[in-house]
Amino acid sequence: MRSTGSWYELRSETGELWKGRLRGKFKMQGLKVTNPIAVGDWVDCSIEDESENTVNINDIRARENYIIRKSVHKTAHGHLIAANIDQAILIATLTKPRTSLGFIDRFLVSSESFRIPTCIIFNKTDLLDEEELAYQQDLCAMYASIGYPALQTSVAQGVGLEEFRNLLSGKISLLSGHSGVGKSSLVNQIAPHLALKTSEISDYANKGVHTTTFAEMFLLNDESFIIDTPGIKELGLIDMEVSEIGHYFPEMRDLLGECRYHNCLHVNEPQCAVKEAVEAGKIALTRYESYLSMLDNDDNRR
Ligand SMILES: Nc1nc2c(ncn2[C@@H]2O[C@H](COP(=O)(O)OP(=O)(O)OP(=O)(O)O)[C@@H](O)[C@H]2O)c(=O)[nH]1
Ligand SMILES: [Mg+2]
Ligand SMILES: [Zn+2]
Repeated sequence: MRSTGSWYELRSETGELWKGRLRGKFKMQGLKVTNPIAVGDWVDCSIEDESENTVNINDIRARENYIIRKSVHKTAHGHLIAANIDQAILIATLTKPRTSLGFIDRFLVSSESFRIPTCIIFNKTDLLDEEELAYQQDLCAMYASIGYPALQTSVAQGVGLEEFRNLLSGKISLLSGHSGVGKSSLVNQIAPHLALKTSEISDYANKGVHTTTFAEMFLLNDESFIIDTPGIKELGLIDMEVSEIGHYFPEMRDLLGECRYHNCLHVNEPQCAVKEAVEAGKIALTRYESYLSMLDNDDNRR
């Protein structure tokens, strides 16, 4: 569920809480990591002290998926953020703060590369005028058409909360998004018992200061969990080849065999099926622009 320095907080299949310590060294095949266990991992344990509720962690089960970020401290290493996630949920706001489409698309590419299904929630709809609402509606339709379900919510007006609850039901969901978009506020609406802290300024002040990443899992009800991850707000693309990026845009992936050149990067090449689809309006221009900016590795374009 979470790591508190030397101890791991664990929840057994039957719902009991234990404190565990790792015995021995664990290495992931072909992966150098600073932390051997992540939130969401399943581990095998033996009881150390029943009265103290402590166990020894003996083994880590194979992961269905995981999210890893470059370690801030050890350059050749990765930092495991979470494992065995059913879905990622990106909370975005068009205003206060503004989440750019570039940021959204980067996030989607990243979760595609980790093979994690992703949904987008546009929160704070109460702050939008009619024109902005129509624009947001179009965005939702566009993202849904390429396989990312999108939802519009307002905590202030109680809009979309039932849909949000349904989205989380029975799953392990990783919540992400810029500081101040309303992640904690949304969760509190459907799980008041968690009483997560919310605030106007939040940790805006800490933005960009990568303190220790520590993800935490919360229990919504017996079969639904959310993982809150402060460190994943800035999803970095780890070591991706330029030729790979197009594979993480589902609407481009479908066309890759149709370009004249098999190694087409869809920039200036003739007879490029991707560019033709953009011109024909079958691929959204904003998505193509995000793609180009990722090719350039233009990290400042947000
Ligand atoms: N107008 C409006 N304000 C909202 C809405 N949802 C949340 N807020 C406000 O936005 C501010 C930030 O909300 P939080 O829930 O703390 O945001 P967060 O995403 O958890 O931020 P971090 O914890 O810093 O990552 C608070 O003042 C909330 O009351 C909404 O739908 N409409
Ligand atoms: Mg919060
Ligand atoms: Zn092409």
